[in-house]
Amino acid sequence: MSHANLFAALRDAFPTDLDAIAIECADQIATDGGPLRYSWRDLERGTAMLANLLLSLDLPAGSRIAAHTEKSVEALMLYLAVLRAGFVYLPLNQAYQAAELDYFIRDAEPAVLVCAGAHFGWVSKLAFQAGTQYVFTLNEDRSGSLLDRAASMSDQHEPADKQADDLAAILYTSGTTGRSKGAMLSHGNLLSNALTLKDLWDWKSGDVLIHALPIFHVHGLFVASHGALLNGSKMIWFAKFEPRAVIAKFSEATVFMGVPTLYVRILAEAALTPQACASMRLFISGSAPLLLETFEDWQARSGHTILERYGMSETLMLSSNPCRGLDGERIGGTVGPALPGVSLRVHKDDGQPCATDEIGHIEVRGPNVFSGYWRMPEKTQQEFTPDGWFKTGDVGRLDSNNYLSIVGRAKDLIISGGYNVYPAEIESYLNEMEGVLESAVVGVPHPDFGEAVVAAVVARPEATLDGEALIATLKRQIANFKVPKQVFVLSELPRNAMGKVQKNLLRQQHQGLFA
Ligand code: MCA
Ligand code: AMP
Repeated sequence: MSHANLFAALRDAFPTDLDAIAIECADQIATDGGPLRYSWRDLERGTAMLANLLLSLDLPAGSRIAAHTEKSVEALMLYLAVLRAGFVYLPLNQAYQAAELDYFIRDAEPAVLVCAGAHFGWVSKLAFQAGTQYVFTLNEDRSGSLLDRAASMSDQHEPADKQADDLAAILYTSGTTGRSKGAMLSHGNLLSNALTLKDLWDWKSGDVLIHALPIFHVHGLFVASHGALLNGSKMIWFAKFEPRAVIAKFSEATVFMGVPTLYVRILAEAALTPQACASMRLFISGSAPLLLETFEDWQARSGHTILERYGMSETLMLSSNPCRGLDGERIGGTVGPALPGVSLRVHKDDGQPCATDEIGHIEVRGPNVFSGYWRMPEKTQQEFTPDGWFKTGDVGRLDSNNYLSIVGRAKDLIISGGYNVYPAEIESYLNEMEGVLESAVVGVPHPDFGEAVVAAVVARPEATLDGEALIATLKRQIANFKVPKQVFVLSELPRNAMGKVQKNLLRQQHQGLFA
Protein backbone atom coordinates (compact mmCIF):
# COMPACT_ATOMS: atom_id res chain seq x y z
CA MET A 1 0.00 0.00 0.00
CA SER A 2 1.32 3.41 -0.87
CA HIS A 3 0.56 6.49 1.17
CA ALA A 4 0.72 8.53 -1.99
CA ASN A 5 -2.77 7.10 -2.57
CA LEU A 6 -5.03 9.86 -1.26
CA PHE A 7 -7.61 7.35 -0.07
CA ALA A 8 -5.01 5.56 2.07
CA ALA A 9 -4.09 8.87 3.72
CA LEU A 10 -7.74 9.67 4.40
CA ARG A 11 -8.33 6.19 5.80
CA ASP A 12 -5.35 6.51 8.13
CA ALA A 13 -7.26 9.37 9.76
CA PHE A 14 -10.38 7.31 10.46
CA PRO A 15 -10.97 7.23 14.24
CA THR A 16 -10.12 4.03 16.10
CA ASP A 17 -13.79 3.68 17.04
CA LEU A 18 -15.07 2.60 13.64
CA ASP A 19 -18.64 2.41 14.97
CA ALA A 20 -18.69 6.16 15.63
CA ILE A 21 -20.84 8.26 13.30
CA ALA A 22 -18.91 9.54 10.28
CA ILE A 23 -21.81 11.11 8.37
CA GLU A 24 -25.26 12.08 9.56
CA CYS A 25 -27.76 13.04 6.86
CA ALA A 26 -29.77 16.05 7.95
CA ASP A 27 -32.37 15.67 5.21
CA GLN A 28 -32.80 11.88 5.01
CA ILE A 29 -34.67 9.62 7.36
CA ALA A 30 -33.55 6.07 8.19
CA THR A 31 -35.93 3.12 8.56
CA ASP A 32 -35.94 3.62 12.36
CA GLY A 33 -37.35 7.14 11.85
CA GLY A 34 -34.12 8.90 12.93
CA PRO A 35 -31.63 10.64 10.63
CA LEU A 36 -29.81 8.37 8.21
CA ARG A 37 -26.34 7.74 9.64
CA TYR A 38 -23.13 6.16 8.37
CA SER A 39 -20.36 4.92 10.64
CA TRP A 40 -16.66 4.99 9.77
CA ARG A 41 -16.96 1.22 9.34
CA ASP A 42 -19.70 1.82 6.72
CA LEU A 43 -17.31 4.11 4.81
CA GLU A 44 -14.49 1.59 5.08
CA ARG A 45 -16.63 -1.37 3.96
CA GLY A 46 -18.71 0.49 1.35
CA THR A 47 -15.65 1.94 -0.42
CA ALA A 48 -13.94 -1.48 -0.35
CA MET A 49 -16.96 -3.17 -1.95
CA LEU A 50 -17.27 -0.47 -4.61
CA ALA A 51 -13.51 -0.63 -5.29
CA ASN A 52 -13.76 -4.42 -5.66
CA LEU A 53 -16.68 -4.00 -8.06
CA LEU A 54 -14.64 -1.63 -10.23
CA LEU A 55 -11.66 -3.99 -10.15
CA SER A 56 -13.87 -6.94 -11.12
CA LEU A 57 -14.62 -5.18 -14.42
CA ASP A 58 -11.03 -5.69 -15.64
CA LEU A 59 -10.64 -2.08 -16.72
CA PRO A 60 -7.38 -0.78 -18.14
CA ALA A 61 -5.14 1.18 -15.74
CA GLY A 62 -6.04 4.88 -15.69
CA SER A 63 -9.69 4.25 -16.64
CA ARG A 64 -12.01 7.16 -15.97
CA ILE A 65 -15.10 6.53 -13.85
CA ALA A 66 -17.73 9.22 -14.45
CA ALA A 67 -20.51 10.14 -12.02
CA HIS A 68 -23.63 12.05 -13.08
CA THR A 69 -25.66 11.51 -9.93
CA GLU A 70 -27.54 13.41 -7.24
CA LYS A 71 -25.58 14.25 -4.11
CA SER A 72 -25.57 11.28 -1.76
CA VAL A 73 -23.22 9.60 0.70
CA GLU A 74 -23.02 6.66 -1.72
CA ALA A 75 -21.87 9.05 -4.46
CA LEU A 76 -19.13 10.26 -2.09
CA MET A 77 -18.23 6.60 -1.42
CA LEU A 78 -18.01 6.03 -5.16
CA TYR A 79 -15.47 8.87 -5.40
CA LEU A 80 -13.44 7.39 -2.53
CA ALA A 81 -13.67 3.91 -4.05
CA VAL A 82 -12.30 5.19 -7.36
CA LEU A 83 -9.27 6.61 -5.50
CA ARG A 84 -8.96 3.42 -3.50
CA ALA A 85 -8.98 1.23 -6.62
CA GLY A 86 -6.54 3.56 -8.37
CA PHE A 87 -8.81 4.76 -11.19
CA VAL A 88 -9.60 8.35 -12.18
CA TYR A 89 -12.76 10.09 -10.95
CA LEU A 90 -14.78 12.31 -13.26
CA PRO A 91 -17.60 14.18 -11.48
CA LEU A 92 -20.28 15.80 -13.64
CA ASN A 93 -22.96 18.29 -12.60
CA GLN A 94 -26.38 16.59 -12.48
CA ALA A 95 -27.83 19.63 -14.22
CA TYR A 96 -25.93 18.92 -17.46
CA GLN A 97 -28.18 18.04 -20.35
CA ALA A 98 -27.56 15.77 -23.35
CA ALA A 99 -25.32 18.02 -25.49
CA GLU A 100 -23.18 19.00 -22.51
CA LEU A 101 -22.85 15.43 -21.24
CA ASP A 102 -22.10 14.12 -24.72
CA TYR A 103 -19.10 16.42 -24.96
CA PHE A 104 -17.64 15.31 -21.62
CA ILE A 105 -18.14 11.62 -22.36
CA ARG A 106 -16.60 11.83 -25.81
CA ASP A 107 -13.67 13.85 -24.50
CA ALA A 108 -12.87 11.89 -21.33
CA GLU A 109 -13.93 8.45 -22.66
CA PRO A 110 -14.90 7.02 -19.28
CA ALA A 111 -14.95 3.21 -19.07
CA VAL A 112 -17.72 3.37 -16.47
CA LEU A 113 -20.50 5.89 -15.96
CA VAL A 114 -22.86 6.05 -13.01
CA CYS A 115 -26.12 7.96 -13.43
CA ALA A 116 -29.56 8.29 -11.84
CA GLY A 117 -31.98 5.53 -12.85
CA ALA A 118 -34.42 8.14 -14.13
CA HIS A 119 -31.82 9.28 -16.69
CA PHE A 120 -30.53 5.83 -17.65
CA GLY A 121 -32.24 5.83 -21.07
CA TRP A 122 -30.67 8.91 -22.59
CA VAL A 123 -27.44 8.87 -20.59
CA SER A 124 -26.58 5.23 -21.36
CA LYS A 125 -27.34 5.80 -25.05
CA LEU A 126 -24.81 8.64 -25.19
CA ALA A 127 -22.29 6.68 -23.16
CA PHE A 128 -22.47 3.42 -25.13
CA GLN A 129 -22.26 5.36 -28.41
CA ALA A 130 -19.08 6.98 -27.13
CA GLY A 131 -17.53 3.64 -26.15
CA THR A 132 -18.26 3.52 -22.41
CA GLN A 133 -18.33 -0.15 -21.36
CA TYR A 134 -20.49 -0.03 -18.23
CA VAL A 135 -23.33 2.21 -17.13
CA PHE A 136 -24.61 1.70 -13.58
CA THR A 137 -27.42 3.48 -11.81
CA LEU A 138 -27.42 5.09 -8.38
CA ASN A 139 -30.55 6.72 -6.99
CA GLU A 140 -31.15 9.08 -4.10
CA ASP A 141 -32.93 6.29 -2.20
CA ARG A 142 -29.79 4.10 -2.48
CA SER A 143 -31.37 1.80 -5.06
CA GLY A 144 -29.81 1.05 -8.45
CA SER A 145 -27.46 -1.38 -10.13
CA LEU A 146 -24.26 0.09 -8.69
CA LEU A 147 -25.03 -0.87 -5.10
CA ASP A 148 -26.83 -4.06 -6.14
CA ARG A 149 -23.66 -5.25 -7.87
CA ALA A 150 -21.35 -4.03 -5.09
CA ALA A 151 -23.40 -5.88 -2.45
CA SER A 152 -21.91 -9.22 -3.51
CA MET A 153 -18.31 -7.98 -3.41
CA SER A 154 -15.77 -8.53 -0.64
CA ASP A 155 -15.51 -5.78 1.97
CA GLN A 156 -11.73 -6.21 2.16
CA HIS A 157 -9.55 -4.18 -0.17
CA GLU A 158 -5.98 -2.90 -0.04
CA PRO A 159 -5.70 0.64 -1.56
CA ALA A 160 -3.90 0.64 -4.91
CA ASP A 161 -0.26 1.59 -4.97
CA LYS A 162 -0.15 5.15 -6.29
CA GLN A 163 2.61 7.68 -6.85
CA ALA A 164 2.06 11.34 -5.99
CA ASP A 165 1.86 12.37 -9.63
CA ASP A 166 -0.61 9.63 -10.61
CA LEU A 167 -3.90 11.00 -11.88
CA ALA A 168 -6.75 10.93 -9.34
CA ALA A 169 -9.50 13.09 -10.88
CA ILE A 170 -10.42 15.14 -13.92
CA LEU A 171 -12.54 18.23 -13.32
CA TYR A 172 -13.98 20.00 -16.32
CA THR A 173 -13.80 23.77 -16.37
CA SER A 174 -15.51 25.66 -19.15
CA GLY A 175 -13.32 27.19 -21.80
CA THR A 176 -13.23 30.85 -22.81
CA THR A 177 -13.51 29.80 -26.43
CA GLY A 178 -16.34 27.36 -25.82
CA ARG A 179 -14.64 23.96 -25.41
CA SER A 180 -14.49 22.73 -21.82
CA LYS A 181 -11.12 21.58 -20.57
CA GLY A 182 -10.51 18.69 -18.19
CA ALA A 183 -8.12 19.74 -15.41
CA MET A 184 -6.00 16.71 -14.46
CA LEU A 185 -5.42 16.53 -10.71
CA SER A 186 -3.07 14.02 -9.10
CA HIS A 187 -3.15 12.21 -5.77
CA GLY A 188 -0.23 14.48 -4.77
CA ASN A 189 -2.06 17.71 -5.75
CA LEU A 190 -5.08 16.73 -3.68
CA LEU A 191 -3.24 15.33 -0.68
CA SER A 192 -0.76 18.19 -0.34
CA ASN A 193 -3.57 20.76 -0.50
CA ALA A 194 -5.70 18.83 2.03
CA LEU A 195 -2.80 18.48 4.48
CA THR A 196 -1.96 22.19 4.20
CA LEU A 197 -5.57 23.19 4.89
CA LYS A 198 -5.88 20.76 7.79
CA ASP A 199 -3.07 22.59 9.53
CA LEU A 200 -3.92 26.13 8.38
CA TRP A 201 -7.60 25.92 9.29
CA ASP A 202 -6.68 24.32 12.58
CA TRP A 203 -8.89 21.22 12.28
CA LYS A 204 -9.11 19.72 15.74
CA SER A 205 -10.58 16.83 17.63
CA GLY A 206 -14.32 17.31 18.08
CA ASP A 207 -14.77 19.38 14.90
CA VAL A 208 -18.02 18.68 13.03
CA LEU A 209 -18.50 19.92 9.45
CA ILE A 210 -21.80 20.97 7.91
CA HIS A 211 -21.54 19.76 4.31
CA ALA A 212 -24.17 21.53 2.19
CA LEU A 213 -22.34 21.96 -1.15
CA PRO A 214 -22.60 19.88 -4.31
CA ILE A 215 -19.94 17.16 -4.69
CA PHE A 216 -19.02 17.60 -8.33
CA HIS A 217 -16.69 20.59 -7.84
CA VAL A 218 -13.51 21.30 -5.92
CA HIS A 219 -15.27 23.11 -3.08
CA GLY A 220 -17.68 20.38 -1.93
CA LEU A 221 -15.85 17.29 -3.19
CA PHE A 222 -12.31 18.11 -2.14
CA VAL A 223 -12.04 21.09 0.22
CA ALA A 224 -15.01 20.20 2.42
CA SER A 225 -14.97 16.38 2.28
CA HIS A 226 -11.19 15.97 2.53
CA GLY A 227 -11.08 18.43 5.42
CA ALA A 228 -13.49 16.37 7.51
CA LEU A 229 -12.17 12.95 6.46
CA LEU A 230 -8.53 13.86 7.04
CA ASN A 231 -9.43 14.96 10.54
CA GLY A 232 -11.67 11.97 11.29
CA SER A 233 -14.47 14.51 11.79
CA LYS A 234 -18.17 13.84 11.59
CA MET A 235 -20.06 15.50 8.73
CA ILE A 236 -23.64 16.71 8.94
CA TRP A 237 -24.69 16.10 5.35
CA PHE A 238 -27.27 18.07 3.36
CA ALA A 239 -28.19 16.59 -0.01
CA LYS A 240 -29.70 20.00 -0.81
CA PHE A 241 -28.86 23.36 0.76
CA GLU A 242 -31.72 24.68 2.84
CA PRO A 243 -30.84 27.78 4.93
CA ARG A 244 -33.20 27.24 7.88
CA ALA A 245 -32.25 23.60 8.28
CA VAL A 246 -28.57 24.54 8.14
CA ILE A 247 -28.97 27.19 10.86
CA ALA A 248 -30.76 24.61 13.02
CA LYS A 249 -27.66 22.38 12.78
CA PHE A 250 -25.11 25.06 13.70
CA SER A 251 -25.55 24.12 17.38
CA GLU A 252 -24.23 20.60 16.62
CA ALA A 253 -21.36 21.69 14.38
CA THR A 254 -18.14 23.71 14.38
CA VAL A 255 -17.20 24.29 10.72
CA PHE A 256 -19.27 25.48 7.72
CA MET A 257 -18.12 26.05 4.15
CA GLY A 258 -20.17 27.86 1.53
CA VAL A 259 -20.17 29.93 -1.63
CA PRO A 260 -21.29 33.56 -1.03
CA THR A 261 -24.88 32.79 -2.15
CA LEU A 262 -25.22 30.38 0.78
CA TYR A 263 -24.20 33.13 3.21
CA VAL A 264 -26.59 35.62 1.58
CA ARG A 265 -29.48 33.13 1.88
CA ILE A 266 -28.68 32.32 5.52
CA LEU A 267 -28.50 36.05 6.31
CA ALA A 268 -32.06 36.39 5.03
CA GLU A 269 -33.25 34.15 7.90
CA ALA A 270 -34.21 35.70 11.24
CA ALA A 271 -32.98 32.52 12.98
CA LEU A 272 -29.37 33.55 12.32
CA THR A 273 -28.20 34.90 15.68
CA PRO A 274 -24.98 34.75 17.73
CA GLN A 275 -26.74 32.19 19.97
CA ALA A 276 -27.50 29.93 17.01
CA CYS A 277 -23.79 30.06 16.08
CA ALA A 278 -22.39 29.75 19.61
CA SER A 279 -20.80 26.33 19.08
CA MET A 280 -19.38 27.20 15.65
CA ARG A 281 -15.64 27.72 15.28
CA LEU A 282 -15.16 28.58 11.62
CA PHE A 283 -17.15 29.89 8.64
CA ILE A 284 -15.32 29.66 5.31
CA SER A 285 -16.33 31.25 2.01
CA GLY A 286 -14.96 30.80 -1.49
CA SER A 287 -15.60 30.05 -5.19
CA ALA A 288 -16.84 33.58 -5.90
CA PRO A 289 -16.24 37.09 -4.51
CA LEU A 290 -17.73 37.65 -1.06
CA LEU A 291 -19.14 41.19 -0.90
CA LEU A 292 -17.79 43.30 1.95
CA GLU A 293 -21.39 43.94 2.88
CA THR A 294 -22.01 40.19 3.35
CA PHE A 295 -18.77 39.85 5.33
CA GLU A 296 -19.82 42.70 7.66
CA ASP A 297 -23.46 41.63 7.97
CA TRP A 298 -22.29 38.15 8.92
CA GLN A 299 -20.04 39.57 11.64
CA ALA A 300 -22.92 41.57 13.06
CA ARG A 301 -25.53 38.82 12.85
CA SER A 302 -23.52 35.72 13.82
CA GLY A 303 -20.67 37.13 15.90
CA HIS A 304 -18.18 35.34 13.59
CA THR A 305 -15.75 36.65 11.00
CA ILE A 306 -15.91 34.71 7.73
CA LEU A 307 -12.60 33.34 6.51
CA GLU A 308 -12.44 33.96 2.75
CA ARG A 309 -10.15 31.86 0.61
CA TYR A 310 -9.40 31.61 -3.11
CA GLY A 311 -9.05 28.60 -5.38
CA MET A 312 -9.49 27.14 -8.84
CA SER A 313 -10.17 23.72 -10.31
CA GLU A 314 -6.70 23.75 -11.87
CA THR A 315 -4.87 24.73 -8.71
CA LEU A 316 -7.10 23.71 -5.77
CA MET A 317 -6.75 26.23 -2.93
CA LEU A 318 -4.31 29.07 -3.50
CA SER A 319 -4.67 31.55 -0.68
CA SER A 320 -6.57 31.93 2.56
CA ASN A 321 -7.23 34.47 5.24
CA PRO A 322 -5.75 33.36 8.55
CA CYS A 323 -7.62 31.02 10.85
CA ARG A 324 -5.74 31.35 14.14
CA GLY A 325 -5.53 34.84 15.60
CA LEU A 326 -1.76 34.52 15.96
CA ASP A 327 -1.45 34.00 12.17
CA GLY A 328 -3.01 37.41 11.51
CA GLU A 329 -6.31 39.15 10.95
CA ARG A 330 -9.10 38.08 8.55
CA ILE A 331 -9.58 41.03 6.24
CA GLY A 332 -12.84 41.38 4.31
CA GLY A 333 -12.50 41.99 0.59
CA THR A 334 -9.20 40.05 0.51
CA VAL A 335 -8.50 36.36 0.03
CA GLY A 336 -5.48 36.42 2.35
CA PRO A 337 -1.88 35.39 1.78
CA ALA A 338 -0.72 32.42 -0.35
CA LEU A 339 -1.08 29.05 1.39
CA PRO A 340 2.13 27.67 2.91
CA GLY A 341 4.08 25.96 0.12
CA VAL A 342 2.16 27.84 -2.60
CA SER A 343 3.78 30.79 -4.44
CA LEU A 344 1.65 33.61 -5.83
CA ARG A 345 2.81 36.56 -7.89
CA VAL A 346 1.12 39.44 -9.69
CA HIS A 347 2.49 40.43 -13.09
CA LYS A 348 1.82 43.20 -15.58
CA ASP A 349 0.75 42.62 -19.19
CA ASP A 350 4.41 42.80 -20.24
CA GLY A 351 5.36 40.02 -17.80
CA GLN A 352 7.13 42.35 -15.36
CA PRO A 353 6.32 42.03 -11.62
CA CYS A 354 3.82 44.50 -10.18
CA ALA A 355 4.77 46.70 -7.27
CA THR A 356 2.96 46.37 -3.93
CA ASP A 357 -0.73 47.24 -4.39
CA GLU A 358 -0.34 47.45 -8.16
CA ILE A 359 -3.01 45.54 -10.11
CA GLY A 360 -1.97 42.74 -12.47
CA HIS A 361 -2.40 39.11 -13.49
CA ILE A 362 -2.32 36.53 -10.70
CA GLU A 363 0.03 33.59 -11.33
CA VAL A 364 0.75 30.56 -9.18
CA ARG A 365 3.27 27.78 -8.64
CA GLY A 366 3.26 24.92 -6.15
CA PRO A 367 2.45 21.27 -5.42
CA ASN A 368 -1.26 22.12 -5.73
CA VAL A 369 -1.02 23.06 -9.44
CA PHE A 370 -2.45 20.52 -11.89
CA SER A 371 -0.34 18.79 -14.52
CA GLY A 372 -2.37 20.03 -17.49
CA TYR A 373 -5.61 19.80 -19.43
CA TRP A 374 -6.74 16.35 -20.54
CA ARG A 375 -5.56 15.75 -24.11
CA MET A 376 -4.91 19.47 -24.71
CA PRO A 377 -1.11 19.90 -24.56
CA GLU A 378 -1.15 23.13 -26.54
CA LYS A 379 -3.84 24.71 -24.39
CA THR A 380 -1.89 23.61 -21.31
CA GLN A 381 1.28 25.24 -22.61
CA GLN A 382 -0.56 28.50 -23.30
CA GLU A 383 -1.78 28.68 -19.72
CA PHE A 384 1.72 28.52 -18.21
CA THR A 385 4.36 31.24 -18.40
CA PRO A 386 7.71 30.29 -19.93
CA ASP A 387 9.16 30.11 -16.39
CA GLY A 388 6.51 27.61 -15.24
CA TRP A 389 3.81 29.66 -13.45
CA PHE A 390 0.14 28.93 -14.09
CA LYS A 391 -1.87 31.93 -15.29
CA THR A 392 -5.09 32.02 -13.25
CA GLY A 393 -6.90 34.51 -15.51
CA ASP A 394 -7.78 36.45 -12.36
CA VAL A 395 -6.65 40.02 -11.82
CA GLY A 396 -5.63 41.32 -8.42
CA ARG A 397 -3.08 42.94 -6.18
CA LEU A 398 -0.85 41.99 -3.24
CA ASP A 399 -0.62 44.45 -0.34
CA SER A 400 2.39 45.09 1.88
CA ASN A 401 1.37 42.16 4.13
CA ASN A 402 1.10 39.87 1.08
CA TYR A 403 -2.69 39.69 1.34
CA LEU A 404 -4.20 39.15 -2.09
CA SER A 405 -7.28 41.00 -3.33
CA ILE A 406 -9.03 39.81 -6.47
CA VAL A 407 -10.29 42.84 -8.36
CA GLY A 408 -11.49 41.27 -11.60
CA ARG A 409 -10.96 38.64 -14.26
CA ALA A 410 -9.03 38.79 -17.49
CA LYS A 411 -11.02 35.72 -18.63
CA ASP A 412 -14.54 36.28 -19.91
CA LEU A 413 -16.23 34.36 -17.11
CA ILE A 414 -19.42 34.84 -15.08
CA ILE A 415 -19.67 33.25 -11.61
CA SER A 416 -23.31 32.76 -10.70
CA GLY A 417 -24.05 31.30 -7.28
CA GLY A 418 -20.57 29.72 -7.31
CA TYR A 419 -21.03 28.08 -10.73
CA ASN A 420 -18.93 29.20 -13.67
CA VAL A 421 -20.63 30.25 -16.87
CA TYR A 422 -18.62 31.06 -19.97
CA PRO A 423 -20.37 33.65 -22.16
CA ALA A 424 -18.86 32.14 -25.32
CA GLU A 425 -20.70 28.87 -24.69
CA ILE A 426 -24.09 30.53 -24.18
CA GLU A 427 -23.52 32.81 -27.17
CA SER A 428 -22.80 29.76 -29.34
CA TYR A 429 -26.19 28.27 -28.41
CA LEU A 430 -28.01 31.58 -29.00
CA ASN A 431 -26.28 32.17 -32.34
CA GLU A 432 -27.49 28.77 -33.54
CA MET A 433 -31.13 29.67 -32.91
CA GLU A 434 -33.45 30.53 -35.73
CA GLY A 435 -33.69 34.26 -36.34
CA VAL A 436 -30.64 35.17 -34.23
CA LEU A 437 -27.98 37.16 -36.04
CA GLU A 438 -25.62 37.60 -33.11
CA SER A 439 -25.53 37.73 -29.34
CA ALA A 440 -23.51 38.92 -26.37
CA VAL A 441 -23.69 37.42 -22.89
CA VAL A 442 -22.59 39.29 -19.76
CA GLY A 443 -22.80 38.99 -16.00
CA VAL A 444 -24.57 41.70 -13.98
CA PRO A 445 -24.81 42.11 -10.20
CA HIS A 446 -27.45 39.91 -8.57
CA PRO A 447 -28.39 40.04 -4.88
CA ASP A 448 -28.67 36.24 -4.54
CA PHE A 449 -26.29 34.75 -7.11
CA GLY A 450 -23.63 37.50 -6.94
CA GLU A 451 -23.70 37.72 -10.71
CA ALA A 452 -26.53 36.75 -13.03
CA VAL A 453 -26.30 35.78 -16.69
CA VAL A 454 -27.96 38.24 -19.07
CA ALA A 455 -27.96 38.14 -22.89
CA ALA A 456 -28.44 40.64 -25.67
CA VAL A 457 -29.45 39.35 -29.09
CA VAL A 458 -29.89 40.92 -32.49
CA ALA A 459 -32.44 39.48 -34.93
CA ARG A 460 -31.68 38.60 -38.52
CA PRO A 461 -33.32 40.92 -41.08
CA GLU A 462 -37.03 40.05 -41.36
CA ALA A 463 -36.93 37.91 -38.18
CA THR A 464 -38.70 38.76 -34.93
CA LEU A 465 -37.27 37.52 -31.65
CA ASP A 466 -38.85 37.01 -28.27
CA GLY A 467 -36.47 36.91 -25.28
CA GLU A 468 -38.74 34.64 -23.23
CA ALA A 469 -38.99 32.12 -26.07
CA LEU A 470 -35.20 32.06 -26.41
CA ILE A 471 -34.90 31.41 -22.66
CA ALA A 472 -37.41 28.56 -22.92
CA THR A 473 -35.38 26.98 -25.74
CA LEU A 474 -32.11 27.32 -23.80
CA LYS A 475 -33.70 25.65 -20.77
CA ARG A 476 -34.16 22.53 -22.87
CA GLN A 477 -30.56 22.59 -24.07
CA ILE A 478 -28.21 23.53 -21.23
CA ALA A 479 -27.85 23.25 -17.46
CA ASN A 480 -30.33 25.54 -15.70
CA PHE A 481 -27.74 27.73 -13.93
CA LYS A 482 -26.30 28.79 -17.32
CA VAL A 483 -29.62 30.01 -18.74
CA PRO A 484 -29.79 33.83 -18.91
CA LYS A 485 -32.20 35.30 -16.38
CA GLN A 486 -33.13 37.85 -19.05
CA VAL A 487 -32.61 38.17 -22.81
CA PHE A 488 -32.82 41.63 -24.41
CA VAL A 489 -33.55 42.02 -28.09
CA LEU A 490 -31.51 44.93 -29.51
CA SER A 491 -31.30 46.43 -32.97
CA GLU A 492 -27.49 46.23 -32.76
CA LEU A 493 -24.77 45.36 -30.25
CA PRO A 494 -22.59 48.21 -28.97
CA ARG A 495 -19.21 48.03 -30.71
CA ASN A 496 -15.99 50.03 -30.55
CA ALA A 497 -14.15 51.51 -33.51
CA MET A 498 -12.43 48.15 -34.09
CA GLY A 499 -15.84 46.43 -34.36
CA LYS A 500 -15.38 44.57 -31.02
CA VAL A 501 -18.53 44.15 -28.92
CA GLN A 502 -18.32 46.44 -25.88
CA LYS A 503 -19.51 44.10 -23.16
CA ASN A 504 -18.61 46.67 -20.52
CA LEU A 505 -21.30 48.97 -21.95
CA LEU A 506 -23.89 46.18 -21.80
CA ARG A 507 -22.86 45.44 -18.20
CA GLN A 508 -23.14 49.13 -17.27
CA GLN A 509 -26.49 49.48 -18.95
CA HIS A 510 -27.99 46.52 -17.10
CA GLN A 511 -26.15 46.67 -13.79
CA GLY A 512 -29.25 47.82 -11.92
CA LEU A 513 -31.47 45.12 -13.43
CA PHE A 514 -31.71 43.00 -10.29
CA ALA A 515 -30.96 45.70 -7.71
C1 MCA B 1 -29.73 27.42 -9.22
N1 MCA B 1 -30.19 28.33 -10.11
C2 MCA B 1 -29.22 29.15 -10.45
C3 MCA B 1 -28.10 28.70 -9.73
N2 MCA B 1 -28.45 27.63 -8.97
N3 MCA B 1 -29.17 30.19 -11.28
C4 MCA B 1 -28.02 30.82 -11.40
N4 MCA B 1 -26.89 30.46 -10.74
C5 MCA B 1 -26.90 29.39 -9.89
N5 MCA B 1 -25.83 29.03 -9.23
C6 MCA B 1 -31.55 28.50 -10.62
C7 MCA B 1 -32.08 27.29 -11.31
O1 MCA B 1 -31.75 27.38 -12.66
C8 MCA B 1 -33.56 27.41 -11.07
O2 MCA B 1 -34.07 28.32 -12.00
C9 MCA B 1 -33.65 28.04 -9.71
O3 MCA B 1 -32.39 28.72 -9.52
C10 MCA B 1 -33.83 27.06 -8.59
O4 MCA B 1 -32.96 25.96 -8.77
P1 MCA B 1 -32.50 25.07 -7.56
O5 MCA B 1 -31.76 23.90 -8.11
O6 MCA B 1 -33.63 24.83 -6.62
O7 MCA B 1 -31.48 26.03 -6.87
P2 MCA B 1 -30.86 25.89 -5.49
O8 MCA B 1 -30.85 24.49 -5.01
O9 MCA B 1 -31.46 26.91 -4.61
O10 MCA B 1 -29.32 26.20 -5.82
C11 MCA B 1 -28.73 27.39 -5.55
C12 MCA B 1 -27.37 27.09 -4.91
C13 MCA B 1 -26.56 26.26 -5.93
C14 MCA B 1 -27.55 26.29 -3.62
C15 MCA B 1 -26.71 28.40 -4.61
O11 MCA B 1 -26.39 27.01 -7.11
C16 MCA B 1 -25.22 25.81 -5.39
O12 MCA B 1 -25.13 24.81 -4.68
N6 MCA B 1 -24.12 26.53 -5.72
C17 MCA B 1 -22.81 26.15 -5.24
C18 MCA B 1 -21.90 25.89 -6.39
C19 MCA B 1 -20.53 25.35 -5.95
O13 MCA B 1 -20.42 24.45 -5.15
N7 MCA B 1 -19.47 25.93 -6.51
C20 MCA B 1 -18.13 25.54 -6.18
C21 MCA B 1 -17.32 25.45 -7.44
P3 MCA B 1 -35.38 27.99 -12.84
O14 MCA B 1 -36.45 27.78 -11.82
O15 MCA B 1 -35.56 29.23 -13.70
O16 MCA B 1 -35.02 26.78 -13.63
S1 MCA B 1 -15.61 25.02 -7.00
C22 MCA B 1 -14.81 26.49 -7.33
O17 MCA B 1 -15.37 27.40 -7.83
C23 MCA B 1 -13.43 26.77 -6.91
C24 MCA B 1 -12.43 25.74 -7.14
C25 MCA B 1 -13.38 27.21 -5.47
O18 MCA B 1 -12.62 28.15 -5.19
O19 MCA B 1 -14.11 26.63 -4.67
P1 AMP C 1 -13.44 27.15 -11.16
O1 AMP C 1 -13.11 27.25 -12.59
O2 AMP C 1 -14.79 26.64 -10.88
O3 AMP C 1 -12.40 26.40 -10.48
O4 AMP C 1 -13.47 28.63 -10.59
C1 AMP C 1 -12.29 29.28 -10.25
C2 AMP C 1 -12.51 30.76 -10.23
O5 AMP C 1 -13.39 31.12 -9.16
C3 AMP C 1 -11.25 31.52 -9.92
O6 AMP C 1 -10.40 31.65 -11.05
C4 AMP C 1 -11.80 32.85 -9.45
O7 AMP C 1 -12.14 33.67 -10.55
C5 AMP C 1 -13.06 32.42 -8.72
N1 AMP C 1 -12.90 32.41 -7.26
C6 AMP C 1 -12.67 31.38 -6.42
N2 AMP C 1 -12.62 31.81 -5.15
C7 AMP C 1 -12.81 33.14 -5.17
C8 AMP C 1 -12.87 34.17 -4.19
N3 AMP C 1 -12.76 33.89 -2.89
N4 AMP C 1 -13.08 35.44 -4.60
C9 AMP C 1 -13.21 35.73 -5.90
N5 AMP C 1 -13.18 34.82 -6.88
C10 AMP C 1 -12.98 33.53 -6.52
